[in-house]
Amino acid sequence: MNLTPTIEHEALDMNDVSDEFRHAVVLGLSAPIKTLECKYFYDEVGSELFNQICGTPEYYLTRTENQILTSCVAKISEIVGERAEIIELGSGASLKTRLLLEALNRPRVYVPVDISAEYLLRATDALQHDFPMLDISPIIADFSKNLHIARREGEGNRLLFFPGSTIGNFKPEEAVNLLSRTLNDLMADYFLIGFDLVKERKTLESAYNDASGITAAFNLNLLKRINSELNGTFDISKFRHEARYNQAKRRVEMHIVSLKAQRARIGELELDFASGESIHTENCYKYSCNSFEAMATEAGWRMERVWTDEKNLFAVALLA
Ligand code: AVJ
Repeated sequence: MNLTPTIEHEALDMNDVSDEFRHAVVLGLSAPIKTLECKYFYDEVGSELFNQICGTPEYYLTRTENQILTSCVAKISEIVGERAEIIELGSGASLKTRLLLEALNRPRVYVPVDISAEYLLRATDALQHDFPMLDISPIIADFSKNLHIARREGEGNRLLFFPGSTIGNFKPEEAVNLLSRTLNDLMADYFLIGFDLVKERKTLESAYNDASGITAAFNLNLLKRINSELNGTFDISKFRHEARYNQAKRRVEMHIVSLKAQRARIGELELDFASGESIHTENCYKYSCNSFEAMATEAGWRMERVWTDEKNLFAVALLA
């Protein structure tokens, strides 16, 4: 593993991170409609809880995507060719990455990008152990910000990997922006991306309300994080998790709902919550293959291939 200087990105200074977190929280909770950005779910506890969510029976996304990838990685390897450079956005535990790295023909370098420093470096160590010959260069950065990664000397295509339907967290217009930036700034040749498909409300809502309450803990962990990192006084037991499908906008919305009229403080800032008032914490947009292709095309990509599972729950697209 080496942190080479040829990579330009807004290196994250951990002090900036907490200042940025404080600023975003104060801004979001002082707004008429209270919101918190979903990227702040992923402190070490949150990253671990998300890992557990992926194992719940209701959350079909991860295992369905793994199943699809298992069936199509050979074809992807054929199209992308040998000695590829792989950049993964929001890599987390990189379980899917192993599937891809094993199938690719002598991949040259792997660059995982993630905002959760500890989690990223631990995942990178584990990966380096399994792929000792692979050059791995982790980047601790917020991929929703400008990211320029200079191309390494040597042949081979640049493949961007963005699994897990994380693209779903971006509003469609933001998603188009991200897709076009990856084309222009990151000069990628191929973009392998996983997205969740539109389906009936029951399946969607249970995927975000698992019976064992892990998603609820994942959502409410945001308030715990505010209490521990920003000196907040939120009484977590007076809030509840809610995830509902907004059919009109084709998105699952996650909310933290106040169970009664109450006041919380973050340092000097006093925040009043009415009974039933919510904090909007995440959007998870769902697409059809056609609506996703339209978005990718608008961003300048061509849909080379798309694979879905037999139940049409999830899709993996290779953009060129
Ligand atoms: C990691 C963003 C893809 O939207 O399904 C899981 C996060 N939120 N359960 C998703 C999540 C609630 C997940 N992504």
